[in-house]
Amino acid sequence: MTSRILPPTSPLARVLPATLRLPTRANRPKPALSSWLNHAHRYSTATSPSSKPVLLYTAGTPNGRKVSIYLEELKAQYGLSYDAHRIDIGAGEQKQPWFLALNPNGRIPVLVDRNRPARALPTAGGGGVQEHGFPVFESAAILLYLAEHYDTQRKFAFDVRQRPEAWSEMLQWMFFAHGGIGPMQGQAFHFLKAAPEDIPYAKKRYLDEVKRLYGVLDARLRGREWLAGPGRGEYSIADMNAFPWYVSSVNGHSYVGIETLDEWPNVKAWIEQLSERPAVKAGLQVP
Ligand SMILES: N[C@@H](CCC(=O)N[C@@H](CS)C(=O)NCC(=O)O)C(=O)O
Repeated sequence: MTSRILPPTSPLARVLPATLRLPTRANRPKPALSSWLNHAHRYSTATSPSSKPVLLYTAGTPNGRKVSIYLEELKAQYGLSYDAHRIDIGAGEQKQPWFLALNPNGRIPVLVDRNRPARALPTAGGGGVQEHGFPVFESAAILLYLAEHYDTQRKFAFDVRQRPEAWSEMLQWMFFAHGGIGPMQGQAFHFLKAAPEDIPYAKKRYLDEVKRLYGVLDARLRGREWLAGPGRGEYSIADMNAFPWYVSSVNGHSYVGIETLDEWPNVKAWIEQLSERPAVKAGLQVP
């Protein structure tokens, strides 16, 4: 709770609306410490709907699930608690002005770190300023943010200084999934299932590319358990970032008409192993 109280001298305090700002040294008569704490306490409770440090705006899709899986891993490992708020992407909630203020790209997921009171934020439905914190968008950027700030023992990510090669591999496989499998599978889904006109060339182009990318992942996993790290690899956010795209239950492969993963046995074994983790099971249920 105290982490959300801005000292009057904090540079961050300047970005809050004047009505929410604590007095500065220049404009206040020296109050007793107890008076300042009372003021701060009123401020923090008035603007904090939840005491959980993290808020996730999400939906039941691969990009949302990769973040909820990591949050569940962090909950199991460190006791990190978080709120999950479901965004109705079918109804276009992610294009409303209050959401665009958090993510100008108008897509889930968005994470709000309430431990970093950088600025006052609009809340769901635009109902006045209640949240504040630091918003992060783009699913892979969210995973890296959580690794930096909440995975303090680096249980699920490699440290750039301690293990630079493993860290680079982790980024390579995260970028591979973020720039390749995610957008390509998204386009395949669009042309196969959602496009208003039938364009066979587009359907074939994107489905072929998805299958090629599945093959790349399969080759990487030959003789390995996990995507990044030495030897057979170590479980990390590189795996969490890619995994939901391959899971049928979260609009993964079956959404683009790939009924089985038999063609990619190493991917299949990797999926089965991941699916057994309690945190992965829990993360797949959010929201
Ligand atoms: N590159 C973005 C993609 C986010 C994205 O495409 N989210 C989808 C759900 S998986 C979404 O919000 N779709 C609704 C829309 O496009 O309006 C990320 O990784 O966060």
